[in-house]
Amino acid sequence: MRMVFRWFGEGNDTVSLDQIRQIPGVEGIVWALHDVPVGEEWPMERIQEIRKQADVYGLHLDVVESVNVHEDIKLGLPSRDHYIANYIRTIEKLAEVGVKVICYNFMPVFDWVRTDLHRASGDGSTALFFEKARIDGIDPMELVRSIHDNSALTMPGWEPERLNHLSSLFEAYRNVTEEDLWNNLEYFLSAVIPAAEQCGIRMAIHPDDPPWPIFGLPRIITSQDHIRRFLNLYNSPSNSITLCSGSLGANPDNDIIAMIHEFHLRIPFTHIRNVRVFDNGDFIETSHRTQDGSVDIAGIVKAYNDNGFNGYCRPDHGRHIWGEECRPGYGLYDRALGIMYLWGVWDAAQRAKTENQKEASAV
Ligand code: DNO
Repeated sequence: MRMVFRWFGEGNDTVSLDQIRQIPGVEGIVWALHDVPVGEEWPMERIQEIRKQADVYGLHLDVVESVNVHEDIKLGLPSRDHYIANYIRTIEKLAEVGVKVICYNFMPVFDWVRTDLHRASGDGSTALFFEKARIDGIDPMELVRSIHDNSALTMPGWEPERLNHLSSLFEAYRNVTEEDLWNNLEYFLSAVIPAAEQCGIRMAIHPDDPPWPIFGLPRIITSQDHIRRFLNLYNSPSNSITLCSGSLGANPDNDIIAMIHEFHLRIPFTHIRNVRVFDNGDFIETSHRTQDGSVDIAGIVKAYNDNGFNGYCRPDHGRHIWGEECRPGYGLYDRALGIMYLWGVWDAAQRAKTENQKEASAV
């Protein structure tokens, strides 16, 4: 398992590269050019800039999260070919600086959604929270209005330019079914995966967060069956997944350990985090520790270890603790604690495996 840490870039993150390199076992950053508008080709000079910054601290750039997919591609509009061509050129440039994995998602309009970014957890810390009834009960047009009068829900994964086009986007998606979205995803893969194969890049789709349709928009990367269907759309190591335990774990029907056993060869990158899911479908993000949430993090790490996982792993969102002010979910302290928990479980699993092997060969 190769540990990496998300970094949003100079001036865009409260955590510094100098801090990141001091977290035990962290070898690289998970990065992106967050200010390049979705659909545009990434400029090489900007990519090189990040390369230079990371080099100073001996951190690698192997994992990019995300190169976002333009809505016209998800909608299957004729203009998609232009955006796909740009996407491919970005893949080729990233390969030139040594990138190995590109994480992306195929969620219509919204990336990850929460209703509260600073929910008090009772011990002085705060965390990201999702109130299901609040999202389920929202009429999309009411959402558009509330965003315009500033009483909006909090959309941490949003590119601001999407906000201005919200009503027309909802309109455009009105007749797009789940099957249409599958077809549009397949079209995208059939163009992009051969290019990724050629330059040795593994494209790794991120599951939908939360893993069910919201605001009447389809969402398809939500379960083990759907991930299997996704992988079968294009059978290649370059068509792979970012297995995110927190996103999938918001639905208690998802058996993440079973997914690791089934898909591990197609998981070059994993996000590991815990959530506590309540009976009414709400969830709060907790510390990474197994006992603190509903997801069996120790079992997940062991499943990776059992399968000899050698992909990249990042702790995912953390709580906001010790008074830290940071990007929601992306502080230093709780994610660093998360890493130490993940290493602890990993090392214990590794040791048990080695000892079992020794015993077996001694018999
Ligand atoms: C949230 C992240 C997501 C993720 C994208 C991947 O913190 O896990 O925003 O980066 O969905 O494309």
